[in-house]
Amino acid sequence: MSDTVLLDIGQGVGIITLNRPEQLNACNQELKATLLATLRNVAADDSIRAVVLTGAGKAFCAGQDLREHADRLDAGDPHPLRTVAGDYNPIVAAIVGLRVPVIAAVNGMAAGAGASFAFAADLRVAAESASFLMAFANIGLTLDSGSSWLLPRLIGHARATAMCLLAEPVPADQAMEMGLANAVVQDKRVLDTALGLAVKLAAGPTAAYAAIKSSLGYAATSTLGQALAKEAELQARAGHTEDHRNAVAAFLRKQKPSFTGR
Ligand code: T3D
Repeated sequence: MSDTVLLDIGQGVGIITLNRPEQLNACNQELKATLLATLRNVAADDSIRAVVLTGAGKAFCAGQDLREHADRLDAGDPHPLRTVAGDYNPIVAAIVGLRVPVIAAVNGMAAGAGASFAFAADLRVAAESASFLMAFANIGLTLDSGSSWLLPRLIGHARATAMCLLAEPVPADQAMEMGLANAVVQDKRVLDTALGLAVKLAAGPTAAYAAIKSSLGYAATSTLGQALAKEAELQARAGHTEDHRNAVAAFLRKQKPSFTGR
C-alpha cells in the first residue's frame, strides 16, 4: 500500500498518520484512497480498540491538494468537485462510523477537509501551535466533508458560522475555549498525550463505547422519544456483555474492573 498514510498497531491502538509532510499532508488522490482503505482495515480489525489520527511533520492536514485540484480545473474536467462525494464523504463516514473511540492528535494546522477529519473524531488533542481553518471560502468553495453537520454540533451554530464565513485560523487556545479541542498540550507532547488517552480507552469496555457513540449519533437526529427507545435497546444489549457483568462484580468486591471489550 502507498506510504501516504501509515498505520501502526500496538497496545490495542491503531495510529493512522497522514504522511505527505512536505505538502502539509494535503490530500491527493493517492492519500484519499489509502486513507479510506486504511480506515476500512482498521474497522475490520478487532484487535484495534482505539484509534489515533494524526499528521506527519508540522501540520495535521491542509485539506484537498490544491495543485491536483488546479490540474483538474485546467484540464477542463466537467466534474472537478466529484472527489467530495467520491472520496471525502466515504472517508468522513468511515471515521465517524468506527465503533471504537477515535482521537485526533492535531499536531499543527487542520484546514478544509483536514479540519473536518479532526471534527469527525470523538476527541481532539491539540498541540499549542495547532489551528483550525475553515479554508473553503478562501478559495470560493462551500462546506464539505461533513463540516456543516459536525462543526455546529461541536461549537454551536453562531461560532460555526463565524468560523466558516471569516475563514481565519482558530488557534488551539481559542479552540479549547470553544470546546473544539478537548486538551491543548505542548507540541512535543501531542502524540504521546493522544496515545495515552487511546491506550486507556483501548483497555476499556469497547462494546459499551460503541453503544455510547451509536446512542449519541442517533440522538443527534431524533426526537426524545426515539432517543429513549434507542437507549433502552442499546442498554439491554450492554447488559448482556461480559464487561458489564464483570465490572459490577468488581465494584461489589471493591476492585478495579478489567475489561475485555466483549
Ligand atoms: O477538489 C476540491 O477542492 C474539493 C475538496 C475540498 C476540500 C478542501 O479541503 S478545500 C480546502 C483546501 N485547503 C486549503 O484551502 C488550505 C490551503 N493552504 C493554506 O491556506 C495554507 O497553506 C495553510 C494555512 C494550511 C498553512 O499556511 P502556512 O503559511 O503554514 O504554509 P504554506 O507556506 O502556505 O504551505 C507550505 C507548503 O504546503 C507550500 O508548498 P511550497 O510552496 O513550500 O512548495 C504550500 O503550497 C503547500 N500546501 C499547503 N496547503 C496545500 C498545499 N499544497 C497543496 N494543497 C494544499 N491544500
